[in-house]
Amino acid sequence: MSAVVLAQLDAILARATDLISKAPDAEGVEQCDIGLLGRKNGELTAILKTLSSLDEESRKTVGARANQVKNEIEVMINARRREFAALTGAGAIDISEPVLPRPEYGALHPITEVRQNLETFFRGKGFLVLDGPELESEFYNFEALNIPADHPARDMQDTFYIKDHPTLLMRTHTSGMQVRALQMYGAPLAAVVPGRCFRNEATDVRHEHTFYQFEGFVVGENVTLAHLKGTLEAAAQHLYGPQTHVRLRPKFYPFVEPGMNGEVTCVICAGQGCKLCKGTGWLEIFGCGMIHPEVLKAAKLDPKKVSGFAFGLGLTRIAMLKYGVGDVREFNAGDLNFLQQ
Ligand code: FA5
Repeated sequence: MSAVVLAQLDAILARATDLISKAPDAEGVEQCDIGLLGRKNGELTAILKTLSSLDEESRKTVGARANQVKNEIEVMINARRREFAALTGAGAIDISEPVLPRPEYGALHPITEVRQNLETFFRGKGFLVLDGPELESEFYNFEALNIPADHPARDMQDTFYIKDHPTLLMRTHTSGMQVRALQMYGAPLAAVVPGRCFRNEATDVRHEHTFYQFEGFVVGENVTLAHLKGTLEAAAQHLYGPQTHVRLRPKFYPFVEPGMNGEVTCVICAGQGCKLCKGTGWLEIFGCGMIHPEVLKAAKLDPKKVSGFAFGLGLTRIAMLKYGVGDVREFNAGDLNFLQQ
């Protein structure tokens, strides 16, 4: 007897699940409730009423299962009630309302991302992160860096001058902060200086009048070129991965001796040679060298006691390589199509 009733309970639960899930509206859900659980004629209620005719053992088994089925049906009915209430009750969603435009979220500029990434790396190595003035004096931008007024190297970095202030200019590089920082903090010192620079030159895909550099320098006793190479190799591997190498080749900068051009393994072809690296396998991303004794003297340090290395990364160039940007002018153009990528 009890096996028959248990089978009936299973059948009711299966039918209830089907009916409740297919109820087309709130009214349909209420009909399910009455048809299944209604006090007078509910299907499940009818079975519950027969329990008293069973022997005690069967009553226990069937009673427990019947209650379980009743609970499951109630849960399903209440869930569907809530669904329909959400569509029609207070606070319901008005599906006829026009869709609001998607909110526009801002994002960090690619150059800011690269700058923060490098700042974190160098801070972790014990470097100070310093800021310097974009409107710089001729002294710090040129003279203190061993570029006197009549030196031809001034031609390499023409800039924008300030009317009626002949000694002020828009800085052409972040190197001016070498002397400023050494005057302020003395040696030993390890610092990086990210910042915006300006040059009066014709723009093309690789040159802008306004761009970003990331200067770094370490000054102390027995600082050598090996420290310079090790530091830059670690930074390059942080940026482009552990397979990256750094190559240093001689280049003249008046404020370092020796001066070097720094290249990293091409990020596209991994050194095999491609269009981006013009078949060389190397990409030029920074200038560097051992700080010139005249620069240390301008910072009131004794070049016989301390030495130092310095480097200037083209931050804009690094961002171009990282994000595959073909034209440097995109960064400042304010074109949302570019910035939202
Ligand atoms: C300098 O500016 C030196 N101050 C770098 C330096 C620092 C050398 C410390 C030695 C020691 P250079 O003019 O080569 O060097 O510029 C450095 C980097 O800035 C370049 O490799 C390039 O990536 C970037 N750069 C220079 N001019 C522009 C420009 N017009 N537009 C975009 N990036 C530029």
